[in-house]
Amino acid sequence: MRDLFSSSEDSGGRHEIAEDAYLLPGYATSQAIELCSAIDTVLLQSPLRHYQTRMGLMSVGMSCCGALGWVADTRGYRYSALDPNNGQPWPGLPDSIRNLAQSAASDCGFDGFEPDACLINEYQLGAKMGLHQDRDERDMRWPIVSISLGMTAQFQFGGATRRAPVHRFDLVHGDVLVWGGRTRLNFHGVAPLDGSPHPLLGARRWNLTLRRAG
Ligand code: MD3
Ligand code: FE
Repeated sequence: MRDLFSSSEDSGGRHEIAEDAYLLPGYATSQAIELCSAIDTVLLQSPLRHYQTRMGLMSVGMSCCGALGWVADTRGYRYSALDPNNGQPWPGLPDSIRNLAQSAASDCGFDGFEPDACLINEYQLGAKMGLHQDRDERDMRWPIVSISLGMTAQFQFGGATRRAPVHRFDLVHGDVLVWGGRTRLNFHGVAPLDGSPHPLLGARRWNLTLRRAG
């Protein structure tokens, strides 16, 4: 039994883990191979990179697809239509990724979600993401849909302020999360990746986050 804090499961296998935040366990599992090959194709055009920020070098490797991509440098964070590494538009958002995100959003009450940005995060052993908010998107009424593939990671889910208590739970291969409404601006992060390799992806984890950024 998975240890999920104060969550209730409904008939569709959907856990409301917080207000307007839903975990769909294994929602992407049957499409994992197709999603991974879509990621591989994107990365041929816009390879992973580790951004240098004011906080230091990010341990998570990142790329993007879609009309807008999230970029970071020592001046800050923003969305950009061009990949700063090659000055070209980001690769298109693959249909397999878009369709999965739209149906997950719709299953959680967010009809009409049209993502224009998909961040691709690659965690190797030890990679982590500190507590942060996602607040660079224009319209916070749209949710963020997140797809986890590969090794299990411990997700840290905080509150509206950095000081609020943090709940921890595992994100496993195939899990999809939909964050909207009241928890859209909550602090969250990922603990350093450890554990055993995944049969499909080896010693790493992918996380895709689909957003309406512009
Ligand atoms: C809660 N990624 O890319 S996904 C990120 O696993 C990010 O790579 C993590 O946080 C990862 O910004 C977590 C789950 C997630 C994504 C967006 C959220 C949780 C969220 C936005 C608001 C609240
Ligand atoms: Fe985030």
